[in-house]
Amino acid sequence: MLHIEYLSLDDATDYLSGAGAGILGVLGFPALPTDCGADVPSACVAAASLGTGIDAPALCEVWVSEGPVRRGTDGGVRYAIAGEFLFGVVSFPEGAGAIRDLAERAYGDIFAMLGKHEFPHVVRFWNYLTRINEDEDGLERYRHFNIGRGAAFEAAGRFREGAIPAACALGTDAGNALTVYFVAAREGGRAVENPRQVSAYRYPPEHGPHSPTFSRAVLYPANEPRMLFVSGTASIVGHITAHAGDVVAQTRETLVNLRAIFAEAERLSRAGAFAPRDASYKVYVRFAADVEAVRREVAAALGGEADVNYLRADICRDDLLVEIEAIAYAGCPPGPPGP
Ligand code: 3EB
Repeated sequence: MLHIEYLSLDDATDYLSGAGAGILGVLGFPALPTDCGADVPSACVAAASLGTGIDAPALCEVWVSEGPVRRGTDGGVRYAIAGEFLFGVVSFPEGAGAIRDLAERAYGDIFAMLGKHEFPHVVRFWNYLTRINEDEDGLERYRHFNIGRGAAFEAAGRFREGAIPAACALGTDAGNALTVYFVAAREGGRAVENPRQVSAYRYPPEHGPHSPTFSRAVLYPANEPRMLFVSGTASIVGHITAHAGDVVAQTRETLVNLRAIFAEAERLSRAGAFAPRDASYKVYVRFAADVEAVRREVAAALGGEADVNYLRADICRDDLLVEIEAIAYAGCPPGPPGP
């Protein structure tokens, strides 16, 4: 089994010193513990933590499995393998190249290394790039990113409907030009789409020359799924942004989309297996000042006790103010943090 712990910087430091062998990876938003453990794949992402009930100054995302873990590096990919899962991270510093090329290199390196190991199926990608909504040579950087990512999927023969990973793509003001991390597995997952939304890989060209390569969620494994990876979800109905300029209405629409994705996942798996209230969330808000308004809507929908973690980041359309991603475990969520 595999799960995520979302921890404050202090709690992550304690957790890692006591956790022993089972750490697959650590992400710091925007800071990492000083010692994540030898060879543990890790990255800093310059998205400020806006608190959760746990205190800022940082949110640490710790990927945990039952050990033993084998770690290595291949191309630009730092990875850790435990049981049926491979967790990996690639990042490029600012100045390493054009964002389109960096995306194609990151995904090319990942697909090449997965070809050599017995973990061919990616279930979930996370993408963080600087200045996602800025122009680069006359095209928005997110749109360039989509071209590079799409080229790598196509070159690897991985654009297969029903088997496209879940994902998110967020923007930061600083830090690495691109950080990509992912979970791959020996078995495949099952892609879930949202009946309220056009599949992202079929968005019309008004959203960019190459549509984004992701599914709305992935159930893992495909048969009798134990985990649900929900992609970044925003206020998009059909393929159109809804409620531009209204963060409360966008949050409500996003929560309706999340419910629709959970309902669709349930239809494709087992009734009651994945409950929104038992999931863990990352909520990205474009403007830090909006976080209280977003928090009220999220608490009204999910209850005040849900595991919800807020970050400041840019969303991949300049009219989107909020995006929410989730991970859910069949049956009960994993236990409380602690070694
Ligand atoms: C959307 O639904 C909002 O490019 O990987 C959400 C999840 C979004 C993933 C991606 C983008 C991505 O189109 C943006």
